[in-house]
Amino acid sequence: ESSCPAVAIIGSGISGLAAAQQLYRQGIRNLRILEATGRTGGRIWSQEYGKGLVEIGAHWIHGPSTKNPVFQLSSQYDLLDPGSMSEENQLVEFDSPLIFSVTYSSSGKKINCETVSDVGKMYSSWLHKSKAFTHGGCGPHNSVGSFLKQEISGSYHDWDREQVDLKMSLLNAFLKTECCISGTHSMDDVALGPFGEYTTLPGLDCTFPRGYESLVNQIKLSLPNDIVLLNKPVRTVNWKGSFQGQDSRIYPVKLECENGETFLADHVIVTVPLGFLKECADRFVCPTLPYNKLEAIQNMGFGTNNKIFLEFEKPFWEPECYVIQLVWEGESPLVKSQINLQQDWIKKLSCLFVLQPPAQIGHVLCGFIAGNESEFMETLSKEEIHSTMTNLLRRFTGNPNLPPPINILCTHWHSKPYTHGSYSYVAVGSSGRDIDILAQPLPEKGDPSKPLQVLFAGEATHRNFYSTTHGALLSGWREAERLINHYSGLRSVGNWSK
Ligand code: 6YU
Repeated sequence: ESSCPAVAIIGSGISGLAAAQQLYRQGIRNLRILEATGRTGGRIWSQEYGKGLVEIGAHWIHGPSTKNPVFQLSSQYDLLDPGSMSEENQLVEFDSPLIFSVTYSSSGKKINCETVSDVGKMYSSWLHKSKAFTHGGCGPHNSVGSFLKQEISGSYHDWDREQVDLKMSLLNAFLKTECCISGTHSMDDVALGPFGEYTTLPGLDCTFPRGYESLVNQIKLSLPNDIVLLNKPVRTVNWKGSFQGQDSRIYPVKLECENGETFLADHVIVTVPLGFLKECADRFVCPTLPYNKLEAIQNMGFGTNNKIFLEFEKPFWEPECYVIQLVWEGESPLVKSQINLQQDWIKKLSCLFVLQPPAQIGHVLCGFIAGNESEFMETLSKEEIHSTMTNLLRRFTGNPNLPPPINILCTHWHSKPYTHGSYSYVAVGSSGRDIDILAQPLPEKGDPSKPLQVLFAGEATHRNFYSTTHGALLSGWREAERLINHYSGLRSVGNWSK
């Protein structure tokens, strides 16, 4: 027993739980997950709302097909609808999810579907082009936003003159939705070169009928109850130490919690979100992280994408409507407008999804809003957001008597101290290499002290699947495997389970 390595995991999101599951399966039983908050799941969080459940965090399985481990696991656990698991669904090549059912303009009119579709096609082709710079061809400071604007500038002279203003305002709405997808304030903040490194898997995005959290709960079921310790925020990760345990063994790692409790370990897997690391990387790890890691943490992007759920007594949309798009007339990607957050924050919200199926959830819309405006929204009261949303929808539908929503729920991802945003992106000034640097374990190779003391997992450490649940899951497996490989080279893994 004494030779069994003690492994601590910080964070009970899907990466932490996946690492624990893998380690446990391989016989590593001296295992603890320390979680800061009172719940497991992290950014996977399903909550009761309306007649059913809504997702506070992760919404879809992006690319549900055989190469997606979240899809694989969820199918094995039988958590998905048959339709989502069908061969047909898995084969859909779904590059750009920007398909809208109805588009309203700020003057209260529906915009002609053909115009929306034409602009959508143009936009998608430029977005596709923006992913082709992974092997060079652009400067290190080029952004996806500047590239798209350059494409727009180069093409609008050919448009029908009367359509220019409308098309520009539509393109601006597409860019706002793109900010939600990338979790950034502006596409000008997203680096162009590495943009194409993010890999899209085939399959039509699907949801979990019993909530995304049903997946987390299944993973948890494979672990003993006492492995996860809730309400245990870790304040400091001490490494390179010689800390004597009650078993008189010497451990290189000591975790200190906010309440003063300490935990000793041979290895710790840090899965805290990049947003948390950005806030306190300099004091969270002691001795402090190597300079290249601190620099990677600083340079990488971590933005905010929030949701606003609105429940209505009766739908004001058509039964087949899936997404409602809102377009502010007069806006253009080529003209930078001055923003007064108090007055204008709501202009950043450009799309609302109709949650499915209404028979189970009720008549619920889910609006997405990213960036500074989204962070500002977190400072407002529910009443204020409710009245702003009511006015917004009355204006766009052109119906001044539209009944207000009967229920509203907003997420607050920026204000959550142990997340501090929604998910990562590759910001201008950084590259995929920073993701790899963040993922490197400590001590670095060549250091003679005990190996693999501090390992790093979490969505922000996956170079191709960052910002997703499958990226997070794979990163947890990766670090578990790193430890297992290390020990299987030293002795038989089986001995530990005794
Ligand atoms: C996906 C989706 N989705 C919407 C929104 C959000 C996210 N994602 P965790 O944070 O889960 O766990 C860490 C734990 O650590 C946590 O519990 C903390 O409390 C704890 N902790 C922190 N500090 C601690 C301390 N000091 N001590 C102890 N514990 C501590 N992903 O696949 N589909 O639809 C969405 C979405 C609003 C917020 C998402 C989605 C992201 C995932 O939720 C996220 O990656 C994982 O859950 C993270 O798991 P984890 O374990 O790493 O951390 C080209 C190109 C473009 C690039 N992007 C395109 C992709 C689009 C991404 N889409 C997302 C969209 C939505 C709507």
